[in-house]
Amino acid sequence: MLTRVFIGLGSNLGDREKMLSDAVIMLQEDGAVHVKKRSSVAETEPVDFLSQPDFLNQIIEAETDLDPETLYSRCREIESKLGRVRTFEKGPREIDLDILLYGNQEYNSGNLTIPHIGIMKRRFILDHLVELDPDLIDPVSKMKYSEVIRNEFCKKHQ
Ligand code: PH2
Ligand code: MG
Ligand code: MG
Repeated sequence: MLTRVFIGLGSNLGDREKMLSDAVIMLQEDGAVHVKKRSSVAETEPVDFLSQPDFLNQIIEAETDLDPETLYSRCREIESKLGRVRTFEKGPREIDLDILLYGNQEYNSGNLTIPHIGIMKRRFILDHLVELDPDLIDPVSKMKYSEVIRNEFCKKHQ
């Protein structure tokens, strides 16, 4: 059975554009992940750990029959093949592949939390999700991501 997944890509070291496009090619290489759509690529200022280069961020929508853990190890494998060296949490990286959504499922294990904890607080993630599907709904809050953006915008301007 195929599940619809959204994977976030980020890079702020090396040839950032190439990192993103190579990662998308590699994700599809073994035929288990079928990329259906890709968002635009946005240059974004670092969040959380601020003193690092700007990122390129993108989200792809895909279908896969891999379970969350297998998809996660596939992502980790691609990160290392593209030369990612893990230094410290939230620090600079050649490439980061995060499973943002796995169907409507909530999934928690020691090393993997889905939906990704950054979704609700990172504007660049919300914007790209809505770009890919304006009607997409958060499996936990049941809110449309487009509404989440609207509410945040209202809070800042009231
Ligand atoms: N990823 C982080 C930390 N900070 N900032 C931006 N702009 N984009 C990211 O992908 C990002 C970040 C840790 O995953
Ligand atoms: Mg990340
Ligand atoms: Mg990550």
